[in-house]
Amino acid sequence: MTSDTPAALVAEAGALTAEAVATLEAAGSVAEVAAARPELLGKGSPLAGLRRRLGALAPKDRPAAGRALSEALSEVEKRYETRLDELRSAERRLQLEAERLDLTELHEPPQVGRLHVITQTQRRLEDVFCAMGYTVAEGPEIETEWHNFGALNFPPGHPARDMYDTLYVDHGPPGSTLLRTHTSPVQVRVMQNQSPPLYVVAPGRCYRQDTADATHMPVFHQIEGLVIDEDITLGDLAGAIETFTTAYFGPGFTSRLRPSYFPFTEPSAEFDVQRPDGTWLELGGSGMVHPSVLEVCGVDPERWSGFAFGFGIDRLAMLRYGVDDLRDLWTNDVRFLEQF
Ligand code: FA5
Repeated sequence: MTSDTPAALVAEAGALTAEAVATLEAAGSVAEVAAARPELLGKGSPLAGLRRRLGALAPKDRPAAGRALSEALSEVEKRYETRLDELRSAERRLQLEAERLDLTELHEPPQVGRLHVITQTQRRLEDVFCAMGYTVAEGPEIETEWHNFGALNFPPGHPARDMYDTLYVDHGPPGSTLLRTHTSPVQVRVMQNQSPPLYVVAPGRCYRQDTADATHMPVFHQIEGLVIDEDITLGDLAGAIETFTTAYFGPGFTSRLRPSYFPFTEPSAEFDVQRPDGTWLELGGSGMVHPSVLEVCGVDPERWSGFAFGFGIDRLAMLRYGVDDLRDLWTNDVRFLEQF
């Protein structure tokens, strides 16, 4: 009988390992690798068979040869696992690719709205007056008759108080509550609640029983201005209007005051703006705050004086954007409104 040598055993183990690695590399699928396992690593595999030949070695050679066999087996085991992992990931990738779903959906871009042209105009006016040092005040749209008329010197029989002009609200004693007909009651509230010097504008909605036409709406917007300080004169009013006109409309526009009458200002004036083409447009009313209004609101007329003005924001928007008919601003036709 030919006796085995450790060297022959180790050499054979090396050759079987190389063969097993080649088989694993050549396997093209997880199933193929798994199927090769018994043949490469099972009890009946040629490598395992080498173990049985250890007994034929001289006892002193057995440990080293045994170690070499174990290393060969664990090397094949390692390559087996690695190859299995590689093929599993490759198969998973292929599967994912094959099952891939395109979940993207095409949407129209969202429709972005815009501020109504009246709101844009109001904000621009606020910006211009804030730049001139004014602050913005607000007052209620449902007002007392006293704030809207009484405190502002409207005598009891004044036509503006008539129910054909003013929308009264069914609240409290008859005739005591109304939808404000102008922003001037905010003057009263500001003077009652703040101490001079005052530089304030108050924009907001107003209501009158006016029939809707190209230049009138029953609901419209005004912006009120109020300045109370020491030694304020009509010259300051004219200067403020002129500064505003150039700041808002730009160079080439100018303004003028025309004598007029309002019960709460003395003297009173309408103010007009001249366009670069030379034509004039009436914008609103103004005047020096009447001493009795100052007194009613708790401001000492001996020490303080001031001016006020108020004009229509809707009419200003018409002018600026070339709108011919105020009613177009209210019908809410998006095709019309999105031009601004
Ligand atoms: C007033 O309302 C006074 N409160 C203005 C004022 C304030 C005078 C401070 C003195 C001191 P009048 O009724 O004229 O004034 O209105 C002022 C502006 O509001 C008008 O010039 C116009 O631009 C606008 N307006 C008035 N009624 C309507 C309406 N029905 N529709 C649209 N705009 C209007």
